[in-house]
Order: sequence, then C-alpha cells, then structure tokens
Amino acid sequence: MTVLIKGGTVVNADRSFAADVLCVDGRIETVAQKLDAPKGAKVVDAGGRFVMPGGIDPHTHMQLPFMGTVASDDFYSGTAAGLAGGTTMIIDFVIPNPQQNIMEAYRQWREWAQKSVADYTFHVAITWWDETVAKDMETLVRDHGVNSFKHFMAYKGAIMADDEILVNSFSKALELGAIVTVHAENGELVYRLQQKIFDMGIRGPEGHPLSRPPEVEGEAANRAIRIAEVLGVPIYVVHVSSRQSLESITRARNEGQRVFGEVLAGHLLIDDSVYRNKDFESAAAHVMSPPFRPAEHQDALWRGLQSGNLQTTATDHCCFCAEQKAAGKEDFRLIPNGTAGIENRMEVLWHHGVNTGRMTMNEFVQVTSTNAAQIFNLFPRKGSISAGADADIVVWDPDRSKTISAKTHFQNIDFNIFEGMTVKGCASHTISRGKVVYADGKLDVERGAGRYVDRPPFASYYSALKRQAQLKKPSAVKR
Ligand code: URQ
Ligand code: ZN
Ligand code: ZN
Repeated sequence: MTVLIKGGTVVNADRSFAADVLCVDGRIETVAQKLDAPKGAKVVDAGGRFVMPGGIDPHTHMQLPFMGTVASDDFYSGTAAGLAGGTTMIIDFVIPNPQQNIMEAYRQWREWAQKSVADYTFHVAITWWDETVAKDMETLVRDHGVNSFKHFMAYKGAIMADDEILVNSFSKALELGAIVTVHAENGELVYRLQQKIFDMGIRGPEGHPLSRPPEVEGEAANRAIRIAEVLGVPIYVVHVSSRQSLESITRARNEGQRVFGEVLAGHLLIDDSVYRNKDFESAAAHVMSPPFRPAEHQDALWRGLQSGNLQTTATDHCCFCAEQKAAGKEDFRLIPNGTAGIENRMEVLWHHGVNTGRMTMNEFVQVTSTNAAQIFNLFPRKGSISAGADADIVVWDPDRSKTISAKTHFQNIDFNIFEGMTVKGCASHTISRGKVVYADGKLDVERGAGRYVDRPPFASYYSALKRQAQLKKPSAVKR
C-alpha cells in the first residue's frame, strides 16, 4: 500500500515545514517537497492543511471488567473511534485481579486486543505482591516489550496497591529499567469519606466528588513521588486533576526528580457542577475518578501543560452507558467509574489550546503524541513525521468546525461529556499503518489491523544510574 500526502505543512513537536509525505508498506519512506506519486499510489491532497503525527492516547480502558460490569467500548469500536478523532495508538491497561497470575491476565488482554483497528500496547497493573509477581514483571520486560507498570492507590478492597506493594514493585521496576505509573488517590481516605457521606444520607452522584476531595489526590501523588524519589525510579502520575497533585509534581521536577504528569482532556474543560445536575443520568455519566473539579483546578492544569510540568494528555476512555451507571441509582458508590473521550481529545485540545493561544501547534503535537512516545520509549517510531517512522498520521483541518454529540460520535456510549461543544479544527484524514482509515467523516477500518507495539526498557537510563551509583562509592572517587 502506497500513500502520498501532498501539499501539506508537516507539524512535528520541534518544527513545522512544507513537505509531501510518502508512505510505503506502513512506514514513512520520504518527507520532502515536490514528491511525485509512484504508480498506483493513493494521493491525499492535504491542500495546505497540517500533517501531524497520529495522536497517542496513553490512558484507555477498552472493555474493562470493572465494578460488576464491562466498559461498553471494546478494542474494535474504541480504537475505531480514536481514528475518527486523529488518535492512531492507545496505551491500555492489563489489570490483574488481586492474586490473579500476572501473565494469565496479560494473555487475556492480548487476546481481547486482537480485534483492534489501530496499534496498541499495555501498561501492566501491579495489584498484589509476591515473588511470582516480581518474576512475571521480569518476563514482561524481557520477552513482551512492557516497560511501564501501573499502581492504583485507590479502589480499596479491589485493586488498590498499598505502600508495601508500591515499594516492592517500584524497586523491581527500577531493576528492570521500567517506569512506574500511579492512579494517585488515597484509597483509605476515599473509603472512609464514602461511608461518611453515605451515612449523612447523601446517596446521589453529588456524593462522588465529596468523597474524593483534591487533598486526597494531593496526598497520594506526593507519597508516590516521595517513594519513587527514595528508590530512584522514574514515575508518571496519570490523570492529574488537581492543583495539589500538580504542585507535588512541580516541586519534584524543580528538584531534578524524574517525574511526569498526564492530564485528561475532560479535567481541563469540565468542572464539578456536572455532579449537581438534578438529572441522575447526566450527573452519573460524569462519575469518574479522580472527579471533575471546581474551575480553579482547570486553570492550574492548563498552566501545568503550558509550563511543561504536565507532559501528556489522555482520556482515561472507560465507557459505561446509562443502564450500567444506573447500578448506583441508590448509592453513588456503586456507579461504575469512567467516562469516554478518545474521539474528541485532540479536537477539544486544539480548540481550547491552540485556537486560544495557550499552546502552539508544535506544543499540541508534543502533548498529544510525541511526549507520550518519548516517555514510553516509542519514539521516533511513533510521535514523529520522519523517514522510517510508522505511517500513523493525521491530516488536520484547522478551518473545519464540528459540534460534538453522542448522536454523531463513533464511540460506543450513549453520552458525551463534551456534548454540544463546537470546536474549530479537527481531523480530515487519518492514516494508520500506512492506510487511509478515516476521510471526511467516514471510517474505513479493518478488524484486527492494529498491532501490539513492543516498548524496550530504559536500559540506557538504568545503566547511567548504575554508573552514577558507582561514582558515588567512596572508593571510586580518585584522590
Ligand atoms: O481509575 C481508572 O483509571 C479506571 C478504573 C477508569 N475509571 C475512572 O474513573 N478513571
Ligand atoms: Zn485511574
Ligand atoms: Zn484509568
């Protein structure tokens, strides 16, 4: 398959320049001006639009079994919806039940993901600990291209990792040259506050944010960052939703610690007033953790992105339809936690980020694709329009407007948290693995076309660390 994207402006994280892009057999072969179309090539006339690296969503949960149900977007429908919005790769999560064999869970998720229509890979969650877990982490890094391990500090009684698990897993991850990631909420505090709020007679969705105040997130983020600091392992904080959590990240980064932060498109644009909607379905549809926050947290998060203290944007795409959310009709603690977003992440960020002048289009590429590729060791195979990279590309039309709605989106969910939002700037064409899979509003995807992407460990980081440790030894210092 040969595709030539002609007449566009290539926008990479570092620079923008006029060039044609020739894709052959799934890879970018040539990026240069005035390229001729090889015989039989499909030509996409970019007509001056922007040709950018396909988006990478580093945080999704396709068909996740969770809170007694299963997320309604699966690896087929969810990755297809992503392509319609310009996202060409996801990093999803293998989440073993406590005491479940890690490799068994990994094989289960690999099987589920076979139907993906775009490329994918997995963070693996460490939800329990014994020496077999350590061995399985080693197997995953050595033989399966996993270089990131997730830890849920929330969800007591389910998948919550306590400090003992954090310390054991973080230590093992460092030894393996892997990065650790955390869902940073203090699960013990959440559990206690949920009980208190419920006992006060607050049973509706408005109880959800009350049981997870920003301080609960700030405490856990700080604790995880400090544990990572003492152990010397790089750490990535997912779905940073509060000023408190961002302050912990900023402090650590200012002191030279290797800490990264992710922000969700939803947390940048939606505030906690959604939980006070009298309509249960609407309020429950917004129940996710950490919850949407009061408006001042959005300002802090935008500044976090602009200052470089937050490096990636994601969606935490984890869909539950109204009938699933209704499980918590009488008890907010039973509402399945999760919202959608994979289809709209890039366009809402462009509209509220680039069109407002908060970020340049190169910074947009950084936070929607390149930074995630670099942090998770996928670059420059992913996150770059350059010869040799995978042909995962989005042709972006800055002049095209659309109004977001569940009535028209591809996501398999009956609600859209951005319902009614009109954005200017969206994908006109998406190319995945060198094939045009989305053009002018229509998907042309193939079930199973997506491939699992290996991510090597950060051996270079690890060996540098070892050298550093040796230098610190008294004997190593030359008198
Ligand atoms: O916590 C997560 O990231 C998963 C379980 C999705 N749900 C959510 O509310 N964020
Ligand atoms: Zn989470
Ligand atoms: Zn998540």
